[in-house]
Amino acid sequence: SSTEQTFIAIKPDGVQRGLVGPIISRFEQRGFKLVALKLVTPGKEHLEAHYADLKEKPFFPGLIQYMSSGPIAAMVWEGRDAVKTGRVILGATNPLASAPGTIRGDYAIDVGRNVCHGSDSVENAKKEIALWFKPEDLNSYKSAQFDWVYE
Ligand code: YYY
Ligand code: MG
Repeated sequence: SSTEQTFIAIKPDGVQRGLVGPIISRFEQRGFKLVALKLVTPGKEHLEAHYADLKEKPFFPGLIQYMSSGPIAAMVWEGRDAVKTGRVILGATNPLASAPGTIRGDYAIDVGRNVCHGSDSVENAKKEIALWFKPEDLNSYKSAQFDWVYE
């Protein structure tokens, strides 16, 4: 449906490198609707919960260190197939394997500095949105583009 939501975050490197605007633009220009947006510096517990599935990985401590090193632009984007399409817009986890035209393929080199996060399933998107946002932070409105983006 056109109301599927995904959690997209611009990681501390993306914020520091001035990529908030360009990344938001890619989702806006594609036709997705911005539903929630905030700049936050979460504590380590929050990030450990966000990446709970990865806690046994060797890169986990470094990942939490990096993610807690500065502000993150946390967002919810809505639209048809927003979760899967959001991942396509981001590119592969390892930026060197990401196609040009994707965010990671255009802006990143190392996997541990890959600029952005996107939910990998509808179920995880729901969990992540609930972790990062209060229900009242999610805005309900009709985008002016809607009738020109969807047939
Ligand atoms: O969902 P995605 O971000 O594309 O990848 P995940 O497998 O969920 O890993 C989360 C995060 O961990 C990834 O964006 C970078 C980091 N990471 C890493 O530093 N080294 C790896 N070998 C794999 C992932
Ligand atoms: Mg992931």
